[in-house]
Amino acid sequence: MIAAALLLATATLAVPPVPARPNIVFIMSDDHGKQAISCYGSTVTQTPGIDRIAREGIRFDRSSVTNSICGPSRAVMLTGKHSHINGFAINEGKFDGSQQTFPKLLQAAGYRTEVVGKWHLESDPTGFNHWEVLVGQGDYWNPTFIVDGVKTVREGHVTDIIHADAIARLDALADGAKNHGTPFALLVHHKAPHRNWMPQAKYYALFKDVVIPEPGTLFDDYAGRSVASSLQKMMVARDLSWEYDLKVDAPAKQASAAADPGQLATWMSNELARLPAATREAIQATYRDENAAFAASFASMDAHAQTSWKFQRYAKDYLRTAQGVDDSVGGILAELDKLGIASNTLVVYTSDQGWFLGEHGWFDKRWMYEESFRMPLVVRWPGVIPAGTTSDALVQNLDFAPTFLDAAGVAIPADLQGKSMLPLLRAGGATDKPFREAVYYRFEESKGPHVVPRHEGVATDRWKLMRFLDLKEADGSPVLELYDLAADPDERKSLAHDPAHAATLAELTARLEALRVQYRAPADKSAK
Ligand code: SGN
Ligand code: CA
Repeated sequence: MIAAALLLATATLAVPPVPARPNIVFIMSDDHGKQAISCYGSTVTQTPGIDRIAREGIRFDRSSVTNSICGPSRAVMLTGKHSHINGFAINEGKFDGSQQTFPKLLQAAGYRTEVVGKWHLESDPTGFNHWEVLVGQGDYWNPTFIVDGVKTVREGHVTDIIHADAIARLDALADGAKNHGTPFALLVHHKAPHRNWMPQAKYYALFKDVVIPEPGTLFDDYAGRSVASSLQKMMVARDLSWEYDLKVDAPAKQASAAADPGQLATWMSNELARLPAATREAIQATYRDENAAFAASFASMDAHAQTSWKFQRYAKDYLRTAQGVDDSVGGILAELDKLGIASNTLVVYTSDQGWFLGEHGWFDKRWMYEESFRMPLVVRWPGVIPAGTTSDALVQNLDFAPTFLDAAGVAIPADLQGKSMLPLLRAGGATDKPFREAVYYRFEESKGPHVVPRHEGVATDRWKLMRFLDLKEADGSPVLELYDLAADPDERKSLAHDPAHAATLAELTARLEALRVQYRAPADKSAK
Protein backbone atom coordinates (compact mmCIF):
# COMPACT_ATOMS: atom_id res chain seq x y z
CA MET A 1 0.00 0.00 0.00
CA ILE A 2 2.71 2.42 1.07
CA ALA A 3 4.80 1.52 -1.97
CA ALA A 4 1.82 2.08 -4.22
CA ALA A 5 1.10 5.42 -2.60
CA LEU A 6 4.72 6.42 -3.01
CA LEU A 7 4.66 5.37 -6.62
CA LEU A 8 1.55 7.42 -7.18
CA ALA A 9 3.13 10.42 -5.48
CA THR A 10 6.26 10.07 -7.62
CA ALA A 11 4.21 9.77 -10.78
CA THR A 12 2.21 12.85 -9.84
CA LEU A 13 5.41 14.73 -9.13
CA ALA A 14 6.96 13.63 -12.41
CA VAL A 15 4.19 15.18 -14.48
CA PRO A 16 3.30 18.61 -13.10
CA PRO A 17 -0.03 20.17 -13.96
CA VAL A 18 -0.19 22.10 -17.20
CA PRO A 19 -0.19 25.86 -16.56
CA ALA A 20 -3.26 27.59 -17.91
CA ARG A 21 -3.26 29.32 -21.28
CA PRO A 22 0.39 29.52 -22.32
CA ASN A 23 1.46 31.88 -25.05
CA ILE A 24 2.35 30.06 -28.26
CA VAL A 25 5.21 31.05 -30.56
CA PHE A 26 5.13 28.88 -33.66
CA ILE A 27 8.28 29.43 -35.72
CA MET A 28 8.46 27.79 -39.11
CA SER A 29 10.88 28.03 -41.99
CA ASP A 30 10.41 27.03 -45.60
CA ASP A 31 12.26 23.91 -46.83
CA HIS A 32 14.62 23.40 -43.87
CA GLY A 33 15.75 19.78 -43.77
CA LYS A 34 16.83 18.07 -40.53
CA GLN A 35 20.22 17.29 -42.06
CA ALA A 36 20.98 21.03 -42.02
CA ILE A 37 20.49 21.40 -38.25
CA SER A 38 23.18 20.63 -35.69
CA CYS A 39 20.90 19.16 -33.00
CA TYR A 40 19.88 16.61 -35.65
CA GLY A 41 23.48 15.64 -36.23
CA SER A 42 24.80 18.04 -38.85
CA THR A 43 28.44 18.77 -38.14
CA VAL A 44 29.02 21.10 -41.06
CA THR A 45 26.60 23.75 -39.84
CA GLN A 46 25.84 25.10 -36.38
CA THR A 47 22.30 26.09 -35.45
CA PRO A 48 22.50 27.21 -31.81
CA GLY A 49 19.04 28.79 -31.80
CA ILE A 50 17.17 25.66 -32.84
CA ASP A 51 19.49 23.54 -30.72
CA ARG A 52 18.57 25.61 -27.67
CA ILE A 53 14.90 24.70 -28.06
CA ALA A 54 15.88 21.02 -28.23
CA ARG A 55 18.21 21.32 -25.24
CA GLU A 56 15.58 23.04 -23.12
CA GLY A 57 12.69 20.98 -24.46
CA ILE A 58 12.07 18.00 -26.73
CA ARG A 59 13.38 16.97 -30.16
CA PHE A 60 11.21 14.82 -32.39
CA ASP A 61 13.22 12.55 -34.65
CA ARG A 62 10.40 11.12 -36.74
CA SER A 63 8.04 14.00 -37.25
CA SER A 64 6.68 13.83 -40.79
CA VAL A 65 4.57 15.78 -43.22
CA THR A 66 1.37 14.42 -44.75
CA ASN A 67 2.01 16.05 -48.16
CA SER A 68 5.50 17.40 -48.77
CA ILE A 69 4.78 20.72 -50.41
CA CYS A 70 4.46 24.25 -49.09
CA GLY A 71 0.88 25.59 -49.18
CA PRO A 72 -0.68 22.18 -48.57
CA SER A 73 1.52 21.55 -45.52
CA ARG A 74 0.55 24.93 -44.10
CA ALA A 75 -3.13 24.18 -44.66
CA VAL A 76 -2.75 20.85 -42.84
CA MET A 77 -1.14 22.63 -39.90
CA LEU A 78 -3.88 25.27 -39.71
CA THR A 79 -6.75 22.81 -39.94
CA GLY A 80 -5.44 19.56 -38.41
CA LYS A 81 -6.91 17.83 -41.46
CA HIS A 82 -5.38 16.05 -44.44
CA SER A 83 -5.19 17.90 -47.77
CA HIS A 84 -8.07 15.95 -49.29
CA ILE A 85 -10.30 17.18 -46.43
CA ASN A 86 -9.13 20.80 -46.13
CA GLY A 87 -9.27 21.13 -49.91
CA PHE A 88 -5.75 22.48 -50.54
CA ALA A 89 -3.78 19.62 -52.05
CA ILE A 90 -1.46 21.42 -54.50
CA ASN A 91 0.39 24.73 -54.39
CA GLU A 92 -1.64 26.15 -57.26
CA GLY A 93 -4.81 25.92 -55.17
CA LYS A 94 -6.47 28.51 -52.99
CA PHE A 95 -7.09 27.84 -49.31
CA ASP A 96 -10.71 28.15 -48.25
CA GLY A 97 -10.20 30.58 -45.37
CA SER A 98 -13.80 30.26 -44.23
CA GLN A 99 -13.12 26.86 -42.69
CA GLN A 100 -12.22 26.05 -39.10
CA THR A 101 -8.56 26.60 -38.16
CA PHE A 102 -6.66 26.53 -34.88
CA PRO A 103 -6.06 30.32 -34.89
CA LYS A 104 -9.82 30.87 -35.14
CA LEU A 105 -10.47 28.47 -32.28
CA LEU A 106 -7.78 30.07 -30.13
CA GLN A 107 -9.14 33.51 -30.94
CA ALA A 108 -12.64 32.45 -29.91
CA ALA A 109 -11.15 31.26 -26.62
CA GLY A 110 -9.68 34.69 -25.89
CA TYR A 111 -6.25 34.42 -27.46
CA ARG A 112 -4.80 37.19 -29.53
CA THR A 113 -3.55 35.62 -32.75
CA GLU A 114 -1.06 37.04 -35.24
CA VAL A 115 1.01 35.84 -38.19
CA VAL A 116 4.12 37.40 -39.75
CA GLY A 117 6.04 36.12 -42.77
CA LYS A 118 5.29 33.57 -45.44
CA TRP A 119 1.70 32.51 -45.87
CA HIS A 120 1.44 31.12 -49.40
CA LEU A 121 -2.22 30.09 -49.26
CA GLU A 122 -3.47 32.55 -51.91
CA SER A 123 -6.49 33.64 -49.89
CA ASP A 124 -6.01 36.27 -47.16
CA PRO A 125 -5.31 35.01 -43.64
CA THR A 126 -8.42 34.55 -41.48
CA GLY A 127 -8.60 34.06 -37.73
CA PHE A 128 -5.85 36.56 -36.96
CA ASN A 129 -6.09 39.82 -35.04
CA HIS A 130 -3.16 41.09 -37.07
CA TRP A 131 -1.30 39.73 -40.09
CA GLU A 132 1.63 40.83 -42.20
CA VAL A 133 2.47 38.27 -44.84
CA LEU A 134 4.49 37.98 -48.03
CA VAL A 135 2.77 37.97 -51.38
CA GLY A 136 2.95 34.38 -52.67
CA GLN A 137 6.45 32.94 -52.38
CA GLY A 138 7.83 36.36 -51.51
CA ASP A 139 11.13 37.90 -52.65
CA TYR A 140 14.41 37.68 -50.78
CA TRP A 141 15.23 41.35 -51.25
CA ASN A 142 12.85 44.29 -50.87
CA PRO A 143 9.82 42.01 -50.65
CA THR A 144 6.19 43.08 -50.87
CA PHE A 145 4.09 42.34 -47.79
CA ILE A 146 0.38 42.56 -47.26
CA VAL A 147 -0.26 44.11 -43.86
CA ASP A 148 -3.84 43.65 -42.71
CA GLY A 149 -4.92 43.75 -46.34
CA VAL A 150 -2.68 46.61 -47.53
CA LYS A 151 0.29 45.97 -49.87
CA THR A 152 3.58 47.52 -48.90
CA VAL A 153 7.15 47.11 -50.18
CA ARG A 154 9.72 46.71 -47.43
CA GLU A 155 13.44 47.37 -47.83
CA GLY A 156 16.07 44.82 -46.96
CA HIS A 157 16.44 41.05 -46.71
CA VAL A 158 13.31 39.07 -46.04
CA THR A 159 14.74 37.16 -43.07
CA ASP A 160 15.75 40.39 -41.33
CA ILE A 161 12.35 41.93 -42.01
CA ILE A 162 10.37 38.96 -40.73
CA HIS A 163 12.59 38.73 -37.67
CA ALA A 164 12.21 42.43 -36.90
CA ASP A 165 8.44 42.10 -37.27
CA ALA A 166 8.43 39.07 -34.99
CA ILE A 167 10.32 40.94 -32.27
CA ALA A 168 8.10 44.00 -32.58
CA ARG A 169 4.96 41.88 -32.36
CA LEU A 170 6.32 39.91 -29.40
CA ASP A 171 7.00 43.12 -27.52
CA ALA A 172 3.47 44.33 -28.15
CA LEU A 173 1.88 40.98 -27.38
CA ALA A 174 3.86 40.50 -24.16
CA ASP A 175 2.22 43.58 -22.75
CA GLY A 176 -1.23 42.09 -23.30
CA ALA A 177 -0.12 38.78 -21.86
CA LYS A 178 1.52 40.25 -18.77
CA ASN A 179 -0.74 43.17 -18.00
CA HIS A 180 -4.13 42.35 -19.43
CA GLY A 181 -4.40 38.58 -19.10
CA THR A 182 -4.54 38.06 -22.88
CA PRO A 183 -2.43 35.10 -24.01
CA PHE A 184 -1.22 35.12 -27.59
CA ALA A 185 -0.36 32.83 -30.44
CA LEU A 186 2.25 34.33 -32.76
CA LEU A 187 3.11 32.52 -35.98
CA VAL A 188 6.54 33.51 -37.34
CA HIS A 189 6.92 31.93 -40.76
CA HIS A 190 10.22 32.53 -42.55
CA LYS A 191 10.65 32.36 -46.30
CA ALA A 192 14.26 31.17 -45.99
CA PRO A 193 15.87 28.84 -46.91
CA HIS A 194 13.56 28.38 -49.92
CA ARG A 195 14.93 28.29 -53.47
CA ASN A 196 16.86 30.23 -54.85
CA TRP A 197 18.86 30.38 -51.60
CA MET A 198 19.88 34.02 -51.24
CA PRO A 199 21.50 34.66 -47.86
CA GLN A 200 21.78 37.92 -45.99
CA ALA A 201 24.87 39.81 -47.15
CA LYS A 202 26.75 38.99 -43.92
CA TYR A 203 26.61 35.26 -44.63
CA TYR A 204 28.20 35.11 -48.06
CA ALA A 205 31.61 34.44 -46.49
CA LEU A 206 30.33 31.57 -44.35
CA PHE A 207 31.67 28.16 -45.54
CA LYS A 208 33.86 29.94 -48.10
CA ASP A 209 36.88 27.69 -47.58
CA VAL A 210 34.93 24.70 -46.31
CA VAL A 211 34.18 21.58 -48.34
CA ILE A 212 30.64 20.46 -47.58
CA PRO A 213 30.62 16.63 -47.34
CA GLU A 214 28.69 15.12 -50.23
CA PRO A 215 25.79 12.89 -49.22
CA GLY A 216 26.40 9.22 -49.93
CA THR A 217 23.57 9.17 -52.46
CA LEU A 218 24.56 12.31 -54.45
CA PHE A 219 25.30 10.08 -57.44
CA ASP A 220 22.38 7.71 -56.92
CA ASP A 221 21.53 5.74 -60.07
CA TYR A 222 18.04 4.79 -58.81
CA ALA A 223 18.75 1.19 -59.79
CA GLY A 224 17.19 -0.33 -56.68
CA ARG A 225 13.87 1.40 -57.11
CA SER A 226 10.87 1.60 -59.41
CA VAL A 227 10.79 3.78 -62.51
CA ALA A 228 9.31 6.65 -60.45
CA SER A 229 12.60 8.15 -59.20
CA SER A 230 13.94 8.59 -62.70
CA LEU A 231 10.94 10.66 -63.83
CA GLN A 232 11.66 13.77 -61.74
CA LYS A 233 13.32 17.02 -62.72
CA MET A 234 15.08 17.97 -59.53
CA MET A 235 18.64 16.81 -60.02
CA VAL A 236 21.57 18.87 -58.81
CA ALA A 237 23.49 17.57 -61.83
CA ARG A 238 20.87 18.51 -64.41
CA ASP A 239 18.05 20.73 -63.20
CA LEU A 240 19.65 23.59 -61.28
CA SER A 241 19.86 26.65 -63.48
CA TRP A 242 23.23 28.32 -63.77
CA GLU A 243 22.29 31.92 -63.08
CA TYR A 244 19.23 31.72 -60.88
CA ASP A 245 20.24 28.80 -58.71
CA LEU A 246 24.00 28.62 -58.97
CA LYS A 247 24.77 32.32 -59.43
CA VAL A 248 27.30 31.72 -62.14
CA ASP A 249 27.23 32.46 -65.86
CA ALA A 250 26.31 29.43 -67.89
CA PRO A 251 29.46 27.97 -69.42
CA ALA A 252 29.16 28.47 -73.17
CA LYS A 253 28.88 24.80 -73.96
CA GLN A 254 26.04 24.42 -71.45
CA ALA A 255 24.10 27.53 -72.34
CA SER A 256 21.93 25.88 -74.93
CA ALA A 257 21.27 22.70 -72.93
CA ALA A 258 17.59 21.86 -72.72
CA ALA A 259 17.73 21.62 -68.94
CA ASP A 260 18.74 25.28 -68.72
CA PRO A 261 16.16 27.07 -70.82
CA GLY A 262 17.85 30.43 -70.50
CA GLN A 263 14.83 32.51 -69.54
CA LEU A 264 16.41 32.87 -66.15
CA ALA A 265 19.67 34.16 -67.59
CA THR A 266 18.99 37.71 -66.54
CA TRP A 267 17.27 36.85 -63.31
CA MET A 268 20.26 37.35 -61.09
CA SER A 269 21.06 40.80 -62.38
CA ASN A 270 17.40 41.79 -62.27
CA GLU A 271 17.03 40.67 -58.68
CA LEU A 272 20.25 42.29 -57.61
CA ALA A 273 19.25 45.50 -59.34
CA ARG A 274 16.76 45.93 -56.51
CA LEU A 275 19.55 46.27 -53.97
CA PRO A 276 21.64 49.21 -52.84
CA ALA A 277 24.82 49.28 -54.97
CA ALA A 278 27.15 48.49 -52.05
CA THR A 279 25.22 45.38 -51.06
CA ARG A 280 25.01 44.27 -54.67
CA GLU A 281 28.73 44.69 -55.16
CA ALA A 282 29.53 42.81 -51.95
CA ILE A 283 27.37 39.89 -53.03
CA GLN A 284 28.85 39.71 -56.51
CA ALA A 285 32.37 40.01 -55.14
CA THR A 286 31.74 36.94 -53.01
CA TYR A 287 31.26 34.79 -56.04
CA ARG A 288 33.71 36.49 -58.39
CA ASP A 289 36.89 34.47 -57.70
CA GLU A 290 35.09 31.16 -57.42
CA ASN A 291 33.16 31.82 -60.60
CA ALA A 292 36.29 32.81 -62.49
CA ALA A 293 38.05 29.65 -61.32
CA PHE A 294 35.06 27.59 -62.38
CA ALA A 295 34.91 29.20 -65.82
CA ALA A 296 38.63 28.57 -66.29
CA SER A 297 38.46 24.90 -65.37
CA PHE A 298 35.04 24.00 -66.73
CA ALA A 299 36.35 22.60 -70.02
CA SER A 300 38.50 20.09 -68.17
CA MET A 301 35.82 19.02 -65.71
CA ASP A 302 33.98 15.75 -66.29
CA ALA A 303 30.28 15.39 -65.45
CA HIS A 304 31.09 14.08 -61.97
CA ALA A 305 33.31 17.06 -61.18
CA GLN A 306 30.68 19.50 -62.49
CA THR A 307 28.05 17.95 -60.23
CA SER A 308 30.39 18.17 -57.26
CA TRP A 309 30.99 21.85 -58.02
CA LYS A 310 27.29 22.52 -58.33
CA PHE A 311 26.63 20.69 -55.08
CA GLN A 312 29.15 22.86 -53.21
CA ARG A 313 27.69 26.11 -54.52
CA TYR A 314 24.13 24.99 -53.90
CA ALA A 315 24.72 23.51 -50.44
CA LYS A 316 26.69 26.51 -49.23
CA ASP A 317 24.10 29.04 -50.35
CA TYR A 318 21.35 26.90 -48.82
CA LEU A 319 23.15 26.61 -45.47
CA ARG A 320 24.01 30.33 -45.50
CA THR A 321 20.38 31.17 -46.06
CA ALA A 322 19.29 28.82 -43.28
CA GLN A 323 21.77 30.44 -40.89
CA GLY A 324 19.67 33.58 -40.83
CA VAL A 325 16.63 31.57 -39.78
CA ASP A 326 18.56 30.08 -36.91
CA ASP A 327 19.69 33.55 -35.80
CA SER A 328 16.05 34.55 -35.76
CA VAL A 329 15.12 31.57 -33.60
CA GLY A 330 17.89 32.45 -31.15
CA GLY A 331 16.80 36.09 -31.16
CA ILE A 332 13.19 35.20 -30.45
CA LEU A 333 14.22 33.02 -27.50
CA ALA A 334 16.37 35.86 -26.15
CA GLU A 335 13.45 38.28 -26.52
CA LEU A 336 11.15 35.94 -24.59
CA ASP A 337 13.76 35.92 -21.80
CA LYS A 338 14.04 39.70 -21.86
CA LEU A 339 10.29 40.14 -21.75
CA GLY A 340 10.02 37.71 -18.84
CA ILE A 341 7.48 35.47 -20.56
CA ALA A 342 9.64 32.48 -21.53
CA SER A 343 8.35 30.32 -18.70
CA ASN A 344 4.76 30.48 -19.86
CA THR A 345 5.38 30.28 -23.57
CA LEU A 346 5.25 27.18 -25.73
CA VAL A 347 7.82 27.55 -28.52
CA VAL A 348 7.85 25.35 -31.60
CA TYR A 349 10.35 25.25 -34.43
CA THR A 350 9.61 23.29 -37.57
CA SER A 351 9.67 23.61 -41.34
CA ASP A 352 6.84 23.20 -43.83
CA GLN A 353 8.47 19.97 -44.98
CA GLY A 354 11.88 18.36 -45.22
CA TRP A 355 14.35 18.79 -48.05
CA PHE A 356 16.90 17.05 -50.27
CA LEU A 357 20.30 18.62 -49.73
CA GLY A 358 21.84 16.52 -52.50
CA GLU A 359 20.53 13.17 -51.24
CA HIS A 360 19.57 10.96 -54.19
CA GLY A 361 21.17 13.65 -56.34
CA TRP A 362 18.32 16.05 -55.63
CA PHE A 363 17.21 19.46 -54.45
CA ASP A 364 13.53 20.20 -53.58
CA LYS A 365 11.07 17.93 -51.70
CA ARG A 366 7.70 16.30 -52.63
CA TRP A 367 8.68 12.64 -52.24
CA MET A 368 7.78 10.41 -49.36
CA TYR A 369 11.45 9.43 -49.17
CA GLU A 370 12.92 10.19 -45.77
CA GLU A 371 14.66 13.52 -46.42
CA SER A 372 11.56 15.36 -47.61
CA PHE A 373 9.03 13.34 -45.59
CA ARG A 374 10.67 13.99 -42.21
CA MET A 375 10.61 17.48 -40.84
CA PRO A 376 12.51 19.09 -38.00
CA LEU A 377 10.38 19.54 -34.88
CA VAL A 378 11.62 20.85 -31.54
CA VAL A 379 9.35 22.15 -28.80
CA ARG A 380 10.02 23.98 -25.55
CA TRP A 381 7.64 24.69 -22.70
CA PRO A 382 9.53 25.19 -19.45
CA GLY A 383 8.16 23.24 -16.51
CA VAL A 384 5.92 21.15 -18.73
CA ILE A 385 8.28 19.50 -21.23
CA PRO A 386 11.29 17.85 -19.56
CA ALA A 387 14.46 19.45 -20.92
CA GLY A 388 16.78 17.61 -23.27
CA THR A 389 14.34 14.85 -24.18
CA THR A 390 13.84 13.16 -27.56
CA SER A 391 11.05 11.18 -29.15
CA ASP A 392 10.75 8.66 -31.97
CA ALA A 393 6.96 8.97 -32.02
CA LEU A 394 5.30 9.08 -35.44
CA VAL A 395 3.93 12.60 -35.05
CA GLN A 396 2.92 14.67 -38.08
CA ASN A 397 2.15 18.25 -39.01
CA LEU A 398 -1.46 17.03 -38.77
CA ASP A 399 -1.00 17.03 -34.99
CA PHE A 400 0.04 20.65 -34.53
CA ALA A 401 -3.47 22.14 -34.44
CA PRO A 402 -4.86 19.73 -31.82
CA THR A 403 -1.67 20.14 -29.77
CA PHE A 404 -1.93 23.93 -29.69
CA LEU A 405 -5.60 23.73 -28.77
CA ASP A 406 -4.94 21.17 -26.04
CA ALA A 407 -2.08 23.23 -24.60
CA ALA A 408 -4.39 26.25 -24.50
CA GLY A 409 -7.12 24.27 -22.75
CA VAL A 410 -9.44 24.59 -25.75
CA ALA A 411 -11.63 21.59 -26.62
CA ILE A 412 -10.42 19.77 -29.73
CA PRO A 413 -13.25 19.52 -32.27
CA ALA A 414 -14.08 15.94 -33.22
CA ASP A 415 -13.51 16.56 -36.93
CA LEU A 416 -9.78 17.18 -36.54
CA GLN A 417 -7.77 14.27 -37.92
CA GLY A 418 -4.60 14.86 -35.92
CA LYS A 419 -3.89 13.97 -32.28
CA SER A 420 -2.72 16.14 -29.44
CA MET A 421 0.95 15.62 -28.69
CA LEU A 422 0.50 17.14 -25.22
CA PRO A 423 0.76 13.82 -23.30
CA LEU A 424 3.91 13.03 -25.26
CA LEU A 425 5.33 16.48 -24.57
CA ARG A 426 4.65 16.26 -20.86
CA ALA A 427 6.21 12.83 -20.63
CA GLY A 428 9.33 13.89 -22.52
CA GLY A 429 8.44 11.43 -25.24
CA ALA A 430 8.10 8.45 -22.90
CA THR A 431 4.79 6.65 -23.39
CA ASP A 432 3.50 3.13 -22.67
CA LYS A 433 1.82 2.79 -26.04
CA PRO A 434 3.05 4.07 -29.40
CA PHE A 435 1.62 7.51 -30.14
CA ARG A 436 0.62 6.18 -33.55
CA GLU A 437 1.31 2.87 -35.32
CA ALA A 438 1.45 4.20 -38.86
CA VAL A 439 1.10 7.43 -40.83
CA TYR A 440 -0.62 8.14 -44.13
CA TYR A 441 0.99 10.24 -46.87
CA ARG A 442 -0.39 11.58 -50.12
CA PHE A 443 1.28 13.85 -52.71
CA GLU A 444 -0.82 15.16 -55.60
CA GLU A 445 1.20 17.85 -57.38
CA SER A 446 2.60 15.83 -60.30
CA LYS A 447 1.97 18.70 -62.71
CA GLY A 448 3.91 21.27 -60.70
CA PRO A 449 7.62 22.04 -60.97
CA HIS A 450 9.94 19.01 -60.75
CA VAL A 451 7.23 16.62 -62.01
CA VAL A 452 7.29 14.17 -59.14
CA PRO A 453 4.65 11.49 -59.75
CA ARG A 454 1.56 11.42 -57.54
CA HIS A 455 1.90 8.92 -54.74
CA GLU A 456 0.48 7.80 -51.47
CA GLY A 457 2.04 5.70 -48.79
CA VAL A 458 2.18 4.35 -45.29
CA ALA A 459 5.09 4.43 -42.87
CA THR A 460 5.49 2.56 -39.61
CA ASP A 461 8.46 2.79 -37.27
CA ARG A 462 10.34 0.33 -39.50
CA TRP A 463 8.63 0.02 -42.89
CA LYS A 464 7.51 2.28 -45.67
CA LEU A 465 5.26 1.40 -48.59
CA MET A 466 4.84 3.89 -51.45
CA ARG A 467 2.28 3.51 -54.21
CA PHE A 468 2.47 5.61 -57.37
CA LEU A 469 -1.04 6.53 -58.33
CA ASP A 470 -0.55 7.11 -62.05
CA LEU A 471 2.13 4.53 -62.81
CA LYS A 472 1.65 0.89 -63.70
CA GLU A 473 3.97 -2.06 -64.11
CA ALA A 474 3.98 -3.86 -67.47
CA ASP A 475 1.41 -6.34 -66.10
CA GLY A 476 -0.95 -3.52 -65.12
CA SER A 477 -0.27 -3.75 -61.38
CA PRO A 478 0.43 -0.56 -59.44
CA VAL A 479 4.02 0.63 -59.14
CA LEU A 480 5.08 0.07 -55.54
CA GLU A 481 8.19 0.59 -53.46
CA LEU A 482 8.80 -1.02 -50.10
CA TYR A 483 11.65 -0.08 -47.76
CA ASP A 484 13.06 -1.52 -44.58
CA LEU A 485 14.07 1.73 -42.89
CA ALA A 486 16.06 -0.09 -40.21
CA ALA A 487 18.25 -1.98 -42.68
CA ASP A 488 18.19 0.56 -45.50
CA PRO A 489 17.80 4.10 -44.09
CA ASP A 490 18.84 5.65 -47.41
CA GLU A 491 16.04 3.78 -49.22
CA ARG A 492 18.33 2.43 -51.91
CA LYS A 493 16.69 -0.96 -52.41
CA SER A 494 12.96 -1.45 -52.77
CA LEU A 495 11.76 -4.84 -51.50
CA ALA A 496 8.35 -4.60 -53.16
CA HIS A 497 9.15 -7.46 -55.55
CA ASP A 498 11.17 -9.53 -53.13
CA PRO A 499 9.21 -12.75 -52.39
CA ALA A 500 10.86 -12.89 -48.98
CA HIS A 501 8.95 -9.74 -48.05
CA ALA A 502 5.58 -10.65 -49.53
CA ALA A 503 3.97 -10.91 -46.08
CA THR A 504 5.24 -7.47 -45.09
CA LEU A 505 3.98 -6.04 -48.36
CA ALA A 506 0.55 -7.55 -47.74
CA GLU A 507 0.45 -6.23 -44.20
CA LEU A 508 1.42 -2.71 -45.24
CA THR A 509 -1.04 -2.77 -48.12
CA ALA A 510 -3.79 -3.61 -45.62
CA ARG A 511 -2.61 -0.79 -43.35
CA LEU A 512 -2.66 1.63 -46.25
CA GLU A 513 -6.24 0.67 -47.10
CA ALA A 514 -7.25 1.04 -43.45
CA LEU A 515 -5.65 4.48 -43.16
CA ARG A 516 -7.34 5.58 -46.35
CA VAL A 517 -10.67 4.65 -44.81
CA GLN A 518 -9.78 6.21 -41.45
CA TYR A 519 -8.78 9.53 -43.02
CA ARG A 520 -11.51 9.42 -45.68
CA ALA A 521 -8.92 9.66 -48.47
CA PRO A 522 -10.17 9.15 -52.01
CA ALA A 523 -9.88 5.64 -53.32
CA ASP A 524 -7.64 5.43 -56.35
CA LYS A 525 -8.31 3.19 -59.29
CA SER A 526 -4.68 2.19 -59.74
CA ALA A 527 -4.69 0.88 -56.20
CA LYS A 528 -6.54 -2.32 -57.10
C1 SGN B 1 8.92 27.35 -56.79
C2 SGN B 1 10.33 26.80 -56.99
C3 SGN B 1 10.29 25.30 -57.02
C4 SGN B 1 9.61 24.80 -55.77
C5 SGN B 1 8.23 25.40 -55.68
C6 SGN B 1 7.45 24.96 -54.48
N1 SGN B 1 10.89 27.29 -58.22
O1 SGN B 1 8.12 27.04 -57.90
O2 SGN B 1 11.61 24.81 -57.09
O3 SGN B 1 9.50 23.39 -55.78
O4 SGN B 1 8.37 26.80 -55.63
O5 SGN B 1 8.10 25.33 -53.31
S1 SGN B 1 11.45 28.80 -58.23
O6 SGN B 1 12.18 28.92 -59.51
O7 SGN B 1 10.32 29.72 -58.18
O8 SGN B 1 12.32 28.99 -57.10
S2 SGN B 1 7.20 25.51 -52.05
O9 SGN B 1 8.08 25.50 -50.87
O10 SGN B 1 6.52 26.78 -52.18
O11 SGN B 1 6.27 24.40 -52.05
CA1 CA C 1 8.33 24.68 -48.64
